Amino acid sequence: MEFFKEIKRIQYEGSATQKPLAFRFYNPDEMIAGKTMREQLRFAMSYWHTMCAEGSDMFGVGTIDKRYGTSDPMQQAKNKAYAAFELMDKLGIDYFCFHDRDIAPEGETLAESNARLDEITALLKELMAEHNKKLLWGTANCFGNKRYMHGAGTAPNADVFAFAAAQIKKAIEITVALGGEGYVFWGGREGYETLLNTDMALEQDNMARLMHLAVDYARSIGFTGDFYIEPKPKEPTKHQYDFDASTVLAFLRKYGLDKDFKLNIEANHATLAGHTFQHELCVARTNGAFGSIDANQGDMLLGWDTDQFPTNVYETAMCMYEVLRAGGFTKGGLNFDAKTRRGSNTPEDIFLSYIAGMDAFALGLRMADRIIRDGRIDAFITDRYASYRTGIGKKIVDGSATMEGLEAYALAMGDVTTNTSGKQEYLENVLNGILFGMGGA
Ligand code: XLS
Ligand code: CA
Ligand code: CA
Repeated sequence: MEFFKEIKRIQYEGSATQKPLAFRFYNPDEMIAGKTMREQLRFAMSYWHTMCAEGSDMFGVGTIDKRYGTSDPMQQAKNKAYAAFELMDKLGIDYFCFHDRDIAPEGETLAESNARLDEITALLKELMAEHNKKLLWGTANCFGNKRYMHGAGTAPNADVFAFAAAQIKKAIEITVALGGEGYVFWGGREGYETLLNTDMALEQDNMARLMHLAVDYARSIGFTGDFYIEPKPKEPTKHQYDFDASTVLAFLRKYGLDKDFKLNIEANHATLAGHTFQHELCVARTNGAFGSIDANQGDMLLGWDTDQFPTNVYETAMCMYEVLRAGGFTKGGLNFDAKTRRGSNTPEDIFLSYIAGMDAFALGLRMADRIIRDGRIDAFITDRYASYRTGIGKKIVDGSATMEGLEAYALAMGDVTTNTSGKQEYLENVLNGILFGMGGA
């Protein structure tokens, strides 16, 4: 059965095309910065938004029909899988990501839910082989069901912890069965609403206990992929424990989890935390924890997680600049954790949105490569810190400086006499020149 009959395979047609259903900038086999665009970008489809979300919000019902021709839950899960692979084929997307409950509906009991997962996992395995698709990462939805109203790994009730552990165990097993390259922990409801009822220390210790158990189990069944934590500061809880990249790094180091975990950075979560997307990626990269990306964007005028398809090329350019600086993706990729607006409610809108997002990241990659080849920005940064390569600066960096020595140096100097301009406006214009200059670098 074909679900998106009116859509043909999307082709690269170049920036001059006016055809809506075509790529303008994403040319999969073109080499950029030493790899094909397809290898650099490693695009993934998010099962939850793309196959499941129907456009409902807290003010209104769904606007998008995602029934896939049936009301029978298991048949619907199967049709959803067929539709997912048709969609990935037509967009030329190689990877996908899912939560356990996206691919198979939860049953009355854990045993029934697991049996349903086994049935759909077998189907996904066949479809992956047939369509040559891969699983970027899997995860468990430990936030949607009402049992998780006070959290999962951080719940005050040990029975809830146990249930979450069982659910995560199964999600890891199906991720391994499908050859998943990563496994994500997003905090879901791991946070709190008020400290009047919260033992913060025990909650965080327990979360770390759950992660250690999960890592040990996954390694014992042959999982060689990366674990990721996905930082998010607020929503659904008022304060999420995985607030931002720095907070997560401190948590991972405190509990000895930093060898197994990297970060999955989402653009919209970065801005909710009061950071730029690039800031969060830079924190991950400079701490050796860069892993994967949830590609989307938020709306700066709204205080919530809108998960929009990314179209802001400044953002995608600086994102891909960080990715190239990190040496590119290894096991991670660009997962479109993004949904069409509630008013963009046709199947065609899903394709137009993915095309917009893929083109924006293709442009971002092209621009990041230009920024690096142009070299002015990198050279400026290198030059700005030149004083640390000789004299007193070299001693500070190599560890031979002492407080007494620094004092003697400062006393002899009397006061600081040179402080060079940071030239922010000049650099911003250099960036515009690289991004929009005719001919390019
Ligand atoms: C929600 C998160 C979630 C994770 C995976 O805000 O973005 O979708 O990516 O659980
Ligand atoms: Ca996400
Ligand atoms: Ca989000």
